[in-house]
Amino acid sequence: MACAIAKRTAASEVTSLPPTTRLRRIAHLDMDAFYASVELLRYPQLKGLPVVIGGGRRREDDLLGRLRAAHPEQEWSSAHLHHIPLDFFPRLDGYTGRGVITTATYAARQFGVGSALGLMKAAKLCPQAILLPVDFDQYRHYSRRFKAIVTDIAPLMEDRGVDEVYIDFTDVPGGQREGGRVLARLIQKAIFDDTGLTCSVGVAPNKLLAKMASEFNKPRGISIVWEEDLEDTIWPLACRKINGIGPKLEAKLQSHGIETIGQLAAREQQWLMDNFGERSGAWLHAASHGQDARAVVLESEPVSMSRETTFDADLHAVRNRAELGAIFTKLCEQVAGDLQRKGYVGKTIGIKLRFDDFQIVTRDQTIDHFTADAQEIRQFAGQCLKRAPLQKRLRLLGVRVGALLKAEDAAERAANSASHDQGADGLTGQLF
Ligand code: TTP
Ligand code: MG
Ligand code: MG
Repeated sequence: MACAIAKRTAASEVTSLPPTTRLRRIAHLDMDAFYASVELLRYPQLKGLPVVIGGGRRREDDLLGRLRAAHPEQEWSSAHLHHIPLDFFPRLDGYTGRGVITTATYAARQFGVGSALGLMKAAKLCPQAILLPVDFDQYRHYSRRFKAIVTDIAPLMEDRGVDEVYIDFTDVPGGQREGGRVLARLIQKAIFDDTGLTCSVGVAPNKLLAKMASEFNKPRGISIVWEEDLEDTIWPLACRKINGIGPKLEAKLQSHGIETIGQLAAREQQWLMDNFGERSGAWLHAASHGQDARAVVLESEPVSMSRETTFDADLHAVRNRAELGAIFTKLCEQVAGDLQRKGYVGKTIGIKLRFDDFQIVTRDQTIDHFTADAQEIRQFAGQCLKRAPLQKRLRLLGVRVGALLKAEDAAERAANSASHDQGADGLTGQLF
C-alpha cells in the first residue's frame, strides 16, 4: 500500500555557492545524550549519575504513589519531582526483560552501556544505573524547541531527525568567523538558555565532514574542520565514521584490507567501482576525499497524510462489500498510525476512489476537532464514501487526513479553549 505525505511547499534548496568569496560552511548540530538530557531536566538530582533510558512506558503513578506511602508528611506531585530521593528511582540491578537502551548519560557510558544495548546486559555492566522509561512526547517537544531556536538564528536548517540538524552557516552573520565557531557558540548558548540542554556542533565545508566533526568533541563540543584537515583529521578514522557506511559495507571493505578512510582514499576510483558498483564506488571515492556536494534542504511541515491501495482485481462496492470494508478499515488504521508516529492530528478526512475507467473521485469533510484516531477516521471517511457514486467497479481506494497540526499544538489549543486548570500532574502519570 502506498503512503504519502504532502508538504506545504516544495523543498527549497541552496543549490550553489553564494556569489561572494565566502567559503561554504555547513554545520551539523547534534544534541548530547538527548533523551537522557531531557529526563534530567525533570530530575536534576540525577545529574552526573549513570542513567539509562529504555523499557516500556509505565502508565501508573507508581513512583509518586510509593513516595506518598513512604513520606505521607510531604506532598508529592509533579511539582516536587526534583525532591524525589535518589533511592526511590528504579535501578538496572536485577532487570529481567527484553528492553533495550535508547540512550544513556555520559556517566553511564563510562561503564560501556549505550544505545541499542539490551537492558539485561547493561544491568550486568552497571547495576547501579538508574532506569527511566521513555517519554516520546517530551522528546518531540524539546526537539521542536531547539530547532525553532536554530531557525531563528540561521534559517537554512535541514531537519535530520529528533536530535540533529544541518545548518548552512555560509551567509549567516558570524558563520564565517573562526570557521563558524562564533556562530556555533551562539547557537549552543541560545539552545542552552532556552531549554537547559547541551549540544555539539561540527562546522566543515560540507555535510559529510560536518556530521563527522560534530562527534569529535562530544558533549558540549565545537569542532571546526577545513578542507586541508582531511589528511590529519579524517583519514585516520575508521571507514564506519562516514555517514552511509554501515556494518555490512564496513565488513566488505575490511575483507579488502580497508579499515581507515585514508586506506579507502588510497584506492583507485575504478577499482572501487569494479568492486562496489559504479554508484557506490564513485561515492566511496568522493567521500574518502572529503567531497560532498549535497545542499542543505529546507523541510516544510506536512499538510496531509494519506494511504491508498490499488486492488489486484477490480472490486465492486456491493458485491465485494466485506473485502472492501476490511481494506478500508486497514487504510484508516495505517493513516492513523502514520499520524501518531509523526505526532500529527488532522481535521479534514477524505477518500479517493479510482474506477475501472480511471475516473477519479474524491470526497472529504472537515470535522469540529483534530484527530488521529483510527476508528474516528474510519467513521468520517465512511460518511464520505456514502456520498460517492459507487456503481462502477473500483481499482483504487485511498484515505487522507488533512488540515494537520502538531498533536501537542492541538492539545494546547484544546486546553486553552477549555480554559481549565488541572495542574501538570498528567506528566508523571505517564512516566512511572
Ligand atoms: P543520538 O544522537 O545518536 O544519541 P544521543 O543524543 O543520545 O547521544 P550523543 O550525545 O552521542 O549524540 O540519538 C538521539 C536520540 O535517539 C537518543 O537520545 C535516543 C534515540 N536513539 C534510540 O532510541 N536508539 C538508538 O539506537 C539511538 C542511536 C538513538
Ligand atoms: Mg545526539
Ligand atoms: Mg543524533
